[in-house]
Amino acid sequence: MKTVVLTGAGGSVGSFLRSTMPKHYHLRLSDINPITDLADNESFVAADVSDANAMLELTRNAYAVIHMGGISKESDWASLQAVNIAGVINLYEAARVNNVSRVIVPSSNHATGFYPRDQKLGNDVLLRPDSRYGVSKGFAELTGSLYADKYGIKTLAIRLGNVADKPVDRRRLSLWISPRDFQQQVTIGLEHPDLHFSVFFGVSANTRSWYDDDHARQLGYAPQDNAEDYAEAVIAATPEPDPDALSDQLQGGDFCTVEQGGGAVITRQ
Ligand code: 15L
Repeated sequence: MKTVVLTGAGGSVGSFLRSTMPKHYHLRLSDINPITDLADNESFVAADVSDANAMLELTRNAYAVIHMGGISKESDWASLQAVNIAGVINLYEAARVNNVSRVIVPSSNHATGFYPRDQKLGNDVLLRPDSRYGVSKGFAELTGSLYADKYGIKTLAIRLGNVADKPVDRRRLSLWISPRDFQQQVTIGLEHPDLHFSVFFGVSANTRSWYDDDHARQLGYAPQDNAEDYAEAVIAATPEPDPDALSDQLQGGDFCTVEQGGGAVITRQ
């Protein structure tokens, strides 16, 4: 049985993955808080991604790592440096030392969040992070690229939209990904024989998508869900976009304009 380490297993995305991962993997779950409701194919190790030795222990004899641990919203530089930046370094160093074959590293739509909503992005666009958080996600992609090229650790970086049972607002109609479509991407990361280093946009087959998913489809991604199925209900339940608001013009939404704790960091020209 292949052992797959899942960091951040107690978080929202980690929890979805626990429910969709095929049972033929042993899942070594990890988080800073204990997880006790373990399935037969799961074990748990308490570990902090900012602790290099803990990552080394956590990844011993593992086939792959799905690295969902970290800060998942805008924060201050010091916190992002300690958790997201150092966490990715610790994880990849541990993977290198322990000969882990594959890493799935979460990037985010916020690594490209400063692109306008009327532009469709391929996975080869320059990064345009919309936040310090987005920068930390770009760092994760670059680190994955380095460790794939230099040390042969096969890496899939997924620029996640929003993993949820259904899209929760108008913006998410463009970047929602269902848990089962996300699982498909993860399975490609874990098993595709031709994977070296790839970047996928983590979205379902959304009619309003801002992303071109050709590359993911070439590697076998065949999304089953489309946020449009929920569009009528979402539009009825959420406010009209403001054509003058940058947060409604740019893909990253509020991440582009709101400082931590509130307040605009950029103003309209
Ligand atoms: C992200 O990167 C966050 O991790 C997630 O919590 C959502 O905020 C998502 O982006 C989003 O943009 O909806």
